[in-house]
Amino acid sequence: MFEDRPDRDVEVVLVGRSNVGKSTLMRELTGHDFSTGKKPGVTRQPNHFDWASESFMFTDLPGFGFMSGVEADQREAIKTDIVRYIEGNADAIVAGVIVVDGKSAVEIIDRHTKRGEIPHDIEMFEFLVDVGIDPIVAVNKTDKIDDLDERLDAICERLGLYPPWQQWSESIAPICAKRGEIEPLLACLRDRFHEHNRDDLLKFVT
Ligand SMILES: Nc1nc2c(ncn2[C@@H]2O[C@H](COP(=O)(O)OP(=O)(O)O)[C@@H](O)[C@H]2O)c(=O)[nH]1
Ligand SMILES: [Mg+2]
Repeated sequence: MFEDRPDRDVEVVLVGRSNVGKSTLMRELTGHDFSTGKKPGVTRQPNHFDWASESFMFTDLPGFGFMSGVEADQREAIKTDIVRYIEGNADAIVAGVIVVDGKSAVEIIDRHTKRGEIPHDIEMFEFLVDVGIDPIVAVNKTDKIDDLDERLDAICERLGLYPPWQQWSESIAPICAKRGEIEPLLACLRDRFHEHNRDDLLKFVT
C-alpha cells in the first residue's frame, strides 16, 4: 500500500499506463519536474504535489499495464494499490484523469478485448464511475496523430460514449503535454472544481 499521502481535502489524480506522458503532464500542471534522475515509466509510488495553505494536491499515480522489467505479479500489486488508494481517498478526489497515448490507445484496447480481457483504461474508467468520480480522459500526444477527430471518436466509442467526441468535451480532453498544450484538460478541471463548489482553487488550473 502507498504510504506518506499528504493529508489534503481536495485532490486531482492522474492514472494511466506507463509511458503515456503522466509525468510530463504533471510537470505542466505544477511547474515541477518529477522525472529528473528517474527512468520514465518506473514510478512505483505516487508523486504528490501539494499546497498546504489551500489543502489541495495533484497526484501522479504509478503506471499500470505492461512495463518492461516488471513482473506480472508486481504489476498486479501496483494496480491493487492504485485501486485501494482511489477508493480510500474518493471523498477528496474531485477529478480522476485517465491519461492515454492517443496514438496507440485504440489498438491496445482492441488487442485486449480480442483476447477476452478487459482493457486497463476501460476498467479504470468504469472503476472511477463506480466510486463516484466522473472520469476525464486526457488523450495525449496529439502531435503524433493525423486523424485526430476519428481517433477521438474511436476512443469515445470504446468507452461507451456515443460519438462525436465533441459532445463529451467535459470528459474527453485532447492534449499535447510535451508542448504544454493542455487547455482542454484545464477546462475540464475548472468544471469539476466549480461543480464541487471550489472556485477558490481555479487559480491552479488556469
Ligand atoms: N510526442 C509526444 N511525446 C510525449 C508527449 N508527452 C509526453 N511524451 C513523451 O512520452 C514519454 C513518456 O513520458 P512520461 O511523462 O515519462 O510518461 P509516464 O510514464 O506516463 O509518466 C517521454 O519520452 C515523453 O517525452 C506528447 O504530448 N507528445
Ligand atoms: Mg511517470
